[in-house]
Amino acid sequence: VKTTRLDEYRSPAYRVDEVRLDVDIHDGVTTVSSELVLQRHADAAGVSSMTFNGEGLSLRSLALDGVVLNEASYRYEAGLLTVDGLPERCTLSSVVDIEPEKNTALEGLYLSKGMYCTQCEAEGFRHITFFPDRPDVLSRFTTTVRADRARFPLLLSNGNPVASGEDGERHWVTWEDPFPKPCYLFALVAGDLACLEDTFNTMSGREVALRLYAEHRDLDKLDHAMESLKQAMRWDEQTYGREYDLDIYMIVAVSHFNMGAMENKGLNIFNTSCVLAHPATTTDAGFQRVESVVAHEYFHNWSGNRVTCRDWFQLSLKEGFTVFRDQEFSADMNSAAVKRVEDVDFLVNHQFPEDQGPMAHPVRPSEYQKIDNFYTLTIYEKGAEIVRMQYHLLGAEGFRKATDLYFERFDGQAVTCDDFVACMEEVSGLDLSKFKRWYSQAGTPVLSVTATQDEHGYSLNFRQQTPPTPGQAEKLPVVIPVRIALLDRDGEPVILDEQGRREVVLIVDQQEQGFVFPGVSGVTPSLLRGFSAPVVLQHDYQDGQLEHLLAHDSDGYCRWAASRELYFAALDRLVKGEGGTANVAQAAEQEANQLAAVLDQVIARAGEDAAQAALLLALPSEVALGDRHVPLDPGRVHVAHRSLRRALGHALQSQWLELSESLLATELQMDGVAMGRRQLRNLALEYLAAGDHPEAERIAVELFELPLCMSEELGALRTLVHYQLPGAAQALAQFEKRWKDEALVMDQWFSVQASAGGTDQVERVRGLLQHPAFDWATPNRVRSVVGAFAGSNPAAFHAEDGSGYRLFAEMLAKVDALNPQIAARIANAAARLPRLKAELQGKLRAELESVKKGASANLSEVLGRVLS
Ligand code: B3K
Ligand code: ZN
Repeated sequence: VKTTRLDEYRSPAYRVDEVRLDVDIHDGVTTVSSELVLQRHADAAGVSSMTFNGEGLSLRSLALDGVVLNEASYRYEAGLLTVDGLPERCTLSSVVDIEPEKNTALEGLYLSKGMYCTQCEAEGFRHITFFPDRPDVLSRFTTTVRADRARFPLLLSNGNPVASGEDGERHWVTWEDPFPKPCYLFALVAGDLACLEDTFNTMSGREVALRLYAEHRDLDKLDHAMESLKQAMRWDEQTYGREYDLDIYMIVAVSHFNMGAMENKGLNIFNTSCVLAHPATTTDAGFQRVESVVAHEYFHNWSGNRVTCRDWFQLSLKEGFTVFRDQEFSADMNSAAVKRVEDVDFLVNHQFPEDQGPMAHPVRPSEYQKIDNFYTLTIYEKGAEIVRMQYHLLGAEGFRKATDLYFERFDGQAVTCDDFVACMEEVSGLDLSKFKRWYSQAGTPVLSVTATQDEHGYSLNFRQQTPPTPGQAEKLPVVIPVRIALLDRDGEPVILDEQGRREVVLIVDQQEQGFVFPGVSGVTPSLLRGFSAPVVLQHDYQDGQLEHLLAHDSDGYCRWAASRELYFAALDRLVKGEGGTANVAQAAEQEANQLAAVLDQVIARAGEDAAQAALLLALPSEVALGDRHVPLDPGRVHVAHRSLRRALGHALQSQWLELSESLLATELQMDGVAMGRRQLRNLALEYLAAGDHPEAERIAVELFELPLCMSEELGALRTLVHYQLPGAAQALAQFEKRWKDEALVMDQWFSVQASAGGTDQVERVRGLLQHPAFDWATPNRVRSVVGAFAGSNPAAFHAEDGSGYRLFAEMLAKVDALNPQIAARIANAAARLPRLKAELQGKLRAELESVKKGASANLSEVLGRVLS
């Protein structure tokens, strides 16, 4: 497999100014005719040959300026078409046949439930026609789509429809996109779909038609996406001064999709899971996801489409920035404090482990084999944190000036992360050269803090260290903005400097650095407020300090972080403790009694913000606990985790019961407050069940029988199944009967079962694969079983006898044969291999090695890294 390297970047010899495509769809074969208007770059004088990517195309004819080329003037081999003897300006025409019906990898043109659709990012366009498939070639596209009129009444592509016609039983539509774009933003849809239509008036007074398309049966599930889209459009005008540029904005929902959604110019294509929403079928988390993904793809219109990436090493230029934008949008639409904690929770539980294992790579990687494998949490989420730090370094106003400059200067261009940072520097006068190490160094920096008190005052002493990662043994210090406050005995932040500030940002950019606060004493440090940098913070808190932070800190992140520290301290002791299961249970009871007082205070204040209380009261996940222990013994971790959950359920049982009852809603509301109350209630119910409360089953069954919405229904089902309450089997059967025709709901049904923890669950998961509704060719369904099993069911996955690994290997091979991108993604679950205790490591290694033998390039890159 070929490795692509950043330092080998060369600009292309020819531009492609115009692309005229004709896509003629017939059963079994689609014929794609293309005309590329080529123009040699001024600095490529003397060059007269050019290569075009093309994968699996069956070439029918090739012509240059209307003259058919004979086989001596071109070569098509190994995915590359090379044409020699090109003049400075010319038109290259080709006709190729492709077979979308056979495309199970879901990149390029493929068929999903009778609808033709495309996915071109990163390198899918080469499966459709010959093209320099790289993001720095920007072209104006005109696309004609032809198909059977009755079966495909709807023919879509990017831009505006400019002509259409009928031709017997067939018809055609021509679309023209006035904005030059890289081919990864090309899209096409042919299908029979329902449409929800609305309009948006832009800040300059233009009217934009908004059209959301889905299967006819799903027309009633598009309202939330439409509302979210309009809010996102308004928000981007107000927050970034960015206006939408075409006359039409379309979103099409498809059932088979490799990821969440795709920002194709004017024609977004969405996984149904990220666009359809209805209270009866979609959880509250699902509603929030739709809101954020719709916004994310919309925001790409500027951060990604108008200004795009020079090469795929710069992926985070558009992804990190756009994630930051969508996070801030959701924060503004909902509770900012809760949103921040949710985002940090996600980052530390998923990106940190990636950054600390064999898959670690910089936010701007320097090499890859398959770029699909680099659509990672590091590129997206850590990338967003790096943009967020720049936002805080410049302040809201400075940041806005810098993004204005960025959008204006680079409009219509393909640029780099350096170009982005240069705008930040230019506007602020800051020197960010050292800051840029965040882009090039992999690994999560560990920041250790010690506090000392003497006659000069209170001091905080920092020491930073970024651990080695694959290919990067030595690390330099990074620039870490540490936002802090010091809380007095009443929990009030004290004055820290002459300006009277009670919160300051300390810039830690040396390996060791100290800061003194004269005249300050008797305080509790509130560190890294708002999670001001993506680092692991280590601090030896004194007795009672964490409880003090949890009770008083005005910073939502710090309260939450304090709660994690308290839970982890207790859980770690249980994991390390000697003795068998009986002793763990006893020790867990003591730990729970210790925690009960402070948790009781959180519960007492739950009325202020139920969503925040739910975040503070939820135990860290079993996987997160496991990540703290090397060598990892997942069985031990499972017992410790389950024991503390049960003990907390028991120690606070009257509180959980009271919450379960008092938070019961009588009518459906979908606002943030109502969602927070449901989240807390579901958590209380789980604790009640965990603590074996005799009322748990009754409450769960009642909720399950008459739910107001899917969050209630699924919360009840999860409790019944995960705590093996007597009503579980019946509820599962009933749920299946109710929802067998709703694919997204059935995904939840599969996922609840695949994530039901327990070392004895491997056979049950295997059973799910035999269910008639299980389908290897549908990524959502695969993720709901294979993803849930490998990612959220550590006890079964790491079963002592290796049966979980065997099942995992079988699954990987099966998925890989159809869809290498999905297989490679799922394989990341094995990245904890080097941390496992020796017996398990050997078993997992053997299974992975055998899968690697026949693996696709995508899967083999991931397995290669894991096994190295
Ligand atoms: N840009 C797409 C991701 C494409 C993934 C290709 N393997 C979705 C997004 O980030 O908005
Ligand atoms: Zn994106």
